[in-house]
Amino acid sequence: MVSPEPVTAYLGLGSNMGDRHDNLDRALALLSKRLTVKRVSSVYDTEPVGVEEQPRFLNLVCEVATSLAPAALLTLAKDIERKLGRAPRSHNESRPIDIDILFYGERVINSPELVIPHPGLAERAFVLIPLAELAPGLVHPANGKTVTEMLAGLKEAQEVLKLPARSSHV
Ligand code: PH2
Ligand code: MG
Ligand code: MG
Repeated sequence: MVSPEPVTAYLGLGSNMGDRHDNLDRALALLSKRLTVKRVSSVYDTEPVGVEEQPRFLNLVCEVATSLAPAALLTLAKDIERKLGRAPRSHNESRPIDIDILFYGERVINSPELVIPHPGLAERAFVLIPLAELAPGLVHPANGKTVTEMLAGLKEAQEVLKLPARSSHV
């Protein structure tokens, strides 16, 4: 079988439990075993959004090239979350790592298991700010807006603090 052309996807990583930097590094290293991590944004220390009484997050976004289909990419993300100690069904709880598929090429998917682009993306500074570092002109295939436009349209102030660059991510 001929393997499909790799697709460019963007993943959002977040950690608010344990050694947050190490969790991000380990997740990137595990992702790199199964796909090509092309670029990684700065790391941001962010105020929790939509969840009460939780510690602050570290967030980053990475650009990957992958031949994995969306469902297989989701399975990979869930496997890595589990490997790094995330309890199953811990949807709104603190977690060592959360790996969200933000974009998968220009695909729009609305299945019970997977919604792409990631819902809520357009309201989340902790996603849009790191994403704007990598792909400011990327167009959301459903709402037609660029990342820069979505960022300009944010209504709520959210604290998203860029951390100084560290020696290595991947
Ligand atoms: N993830 C959430 C809910 N709230 N807030 C921040 N700052 N960063 C996150 O990654 C995050 C969040 C659900 O996955
Ligand atoms: Mg999430
Ligand atoms: Mg998630």
